[in-house]
Amino acid sequence: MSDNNNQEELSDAELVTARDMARAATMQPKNSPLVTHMYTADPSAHVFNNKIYIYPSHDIKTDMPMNDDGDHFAMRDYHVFSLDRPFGKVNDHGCALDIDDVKWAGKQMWAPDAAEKDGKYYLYFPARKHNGIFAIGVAVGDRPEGPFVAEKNEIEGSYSIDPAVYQDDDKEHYIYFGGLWGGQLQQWNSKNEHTGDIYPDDDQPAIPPRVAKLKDNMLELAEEVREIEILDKNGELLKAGDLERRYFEGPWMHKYNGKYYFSYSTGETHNICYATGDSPYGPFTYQGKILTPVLGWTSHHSVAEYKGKWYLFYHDCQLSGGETHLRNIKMAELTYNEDGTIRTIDPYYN
Ligand code: FUB
Repeated sequence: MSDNNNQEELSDAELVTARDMARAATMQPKNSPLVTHMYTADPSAHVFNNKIYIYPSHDIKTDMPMNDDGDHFAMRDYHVFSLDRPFGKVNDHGCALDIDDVKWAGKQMWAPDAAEKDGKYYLYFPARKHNGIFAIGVAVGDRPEGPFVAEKNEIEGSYSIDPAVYQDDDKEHYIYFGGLWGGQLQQWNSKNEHTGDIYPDDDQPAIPPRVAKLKDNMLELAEEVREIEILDKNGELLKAGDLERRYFEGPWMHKYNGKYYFSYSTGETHNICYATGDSPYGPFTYQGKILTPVLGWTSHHSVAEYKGKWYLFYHDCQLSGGETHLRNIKMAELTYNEDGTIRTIDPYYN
């Protein structure tokens, strides 16, 4: 078989990893990994009790093959980290939840998020059920750092990956979620029925991310899952073939000056983009990039305000030298222009 044929057989993730392992030696990152004693990814940051808490995935080495379904992301537990101030010392609070303590979960504990209500803390996390289908679960704790006790079953009506929970000014909570390819979002239709893989043609509207309000108990969806519309400046839905801008995974919601900012990863084009709107449900109008591509296939972020300044939390593969499934979390200051647009962050000097 020729070299060319070999190239064609490599997955997207393998190709990016091969490229990044060569690039890693020469890249000059602007920010350092926040955690260096273990691999961490998908940082969801919140300020609780005047401290910054980060809820990341815990990446591990694995024998699973690298493929476009993400089987090499074989994570099994969560650690929570806290900082007393931005860029300060990072405390590892130890294992907050292990897959062995989650009855419904079979494997792959991917990107989590957390929320607080009435002094209780809720960890939201995706995992593949024993039948291989991703769902989202919730675990409850008395402290921001856990430990958390998982509910017996996944959240009814949930599916796919990457939960992000947003508390609005009126104290209502909304859960955003969804990820393509291995995250299985393409397997669910607009009626929330499991259909198996259906990808729209490039000139058709892109597969939308999802949102639902949470019940007061924080453990259940309060309504049917809704689709989120992301529009271009002409009011048209972004198309499936618009790979530089369309939604892939990793949703996040924050509010700035009364506007809702919905941000996300574009997957195979590796951008973190954002779109703004006037309701937590959208529609949102595409605005631009928050973060340009990092070392590694995945890009995943969160945004948090601390004492009047805004910060972006993200990951790259600096510590592992470019291994796409062995990532490390980072933070950077995020700034707005006067018109409310976000200044794009380039995480490298070169
Ligand atoms: O960490 C596993 C998956 O990689 C996450 O769920 C995605 O957002 C991507 O970062």
